[in-house]
Amino acid sequence: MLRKLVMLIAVAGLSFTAMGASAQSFTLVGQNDLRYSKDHLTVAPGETVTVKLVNKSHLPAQAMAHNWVLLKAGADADAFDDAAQSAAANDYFPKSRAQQVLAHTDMVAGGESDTVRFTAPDKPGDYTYICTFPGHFAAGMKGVLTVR
Ligand SMILES: [Cu+2]
Repeated sequence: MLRKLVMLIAVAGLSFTAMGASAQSFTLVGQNDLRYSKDHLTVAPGETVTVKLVNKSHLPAQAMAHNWVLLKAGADADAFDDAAQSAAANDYFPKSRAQQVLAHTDMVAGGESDTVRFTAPDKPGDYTYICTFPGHFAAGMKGVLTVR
């Protein structure tokens, strides 16, 4: 009887945990205006976050590709973007600075999309995301993910 009760409590605890683990999904669209369709995302600490980046441009990939790179707190977005410009062979993702990145999609051409899933930081604050295709961040293709 006691064993049955313990089992029941354990199962109840498990399902409570499953319900308590929150998740959020966002779809960001990039076109030719060098903006993300959303420049502000808000998530809870430790939440499972899914970001889908869709490139709806009709221009060729060499002219208008996009990615979504979420930087850690304290990472210098300008310096990161500078480094990215030298990483053309790696789709403008600077491997040398990978430790400054919380999550990122692949570079996607028009008509393509890529999805990334990650765990939001536990620490509340603002985290910058940028597109590292040449000129896009400088033109304003960026946003902020707020953890609170
Ligand atoms: Cu872009």
